[in-house]
Amino acid sequence: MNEAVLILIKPDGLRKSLTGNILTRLSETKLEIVAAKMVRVSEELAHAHYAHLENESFFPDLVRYIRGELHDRRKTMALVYWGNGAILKCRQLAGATNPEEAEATSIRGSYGRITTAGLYENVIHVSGNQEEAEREIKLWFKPDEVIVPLYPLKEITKDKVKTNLWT
Ligand code: IDP
Ligand code: MG
Repeated sequence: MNEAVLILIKPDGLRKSLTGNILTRLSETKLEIVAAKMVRVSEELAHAHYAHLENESFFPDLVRYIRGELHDRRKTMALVYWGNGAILKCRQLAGATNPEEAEATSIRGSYGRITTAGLYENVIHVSGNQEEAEREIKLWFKPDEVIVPLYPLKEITKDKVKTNLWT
């Protein structure tokens, strides 16, 4: 079944010049890229994206990480891949959350590390399931930035310009 998945190339991936490499690995999946952009991640976006980890001791570091404060790169690359079994295919390529446990040839196994503070710097984010993907894609992208109609929209007109919003 066709589904969408949010992929983030985290600031360590950008800093280590892994963008091309990661996109090449992801192209093995034969999925279609339906959205892509560079994002300067706000405090609010970081908190919303990682809301499920709010009570973890590493949460403040995680927010600084995704905002690029640990890598002197205030940017993250966000993409939406779309196609059959997209989530599982991308999660498998990414590997386990803990880079030490990730399969050696996976993206996280190859390039991830655990910092001395204990944070998993694992290069890439991949949505875990369809509900998470929908929540995250709506957080990171506006409807008009995604080239296929993934979720229901509502159209608004402001100053005679029509714009779509997620419902
Ligand atoms: P996922 O990225 O594999 O979906 P999540 O549990 O959603 O894993 O965690 C989000 C991110 O938070 C991870 O990718 C990693 O950077 C960080 N993280 C998760 N669990 C830990 C932990 O136990 N110690 C340190 N960092 C963690
Ligand atoms: Mg997750």
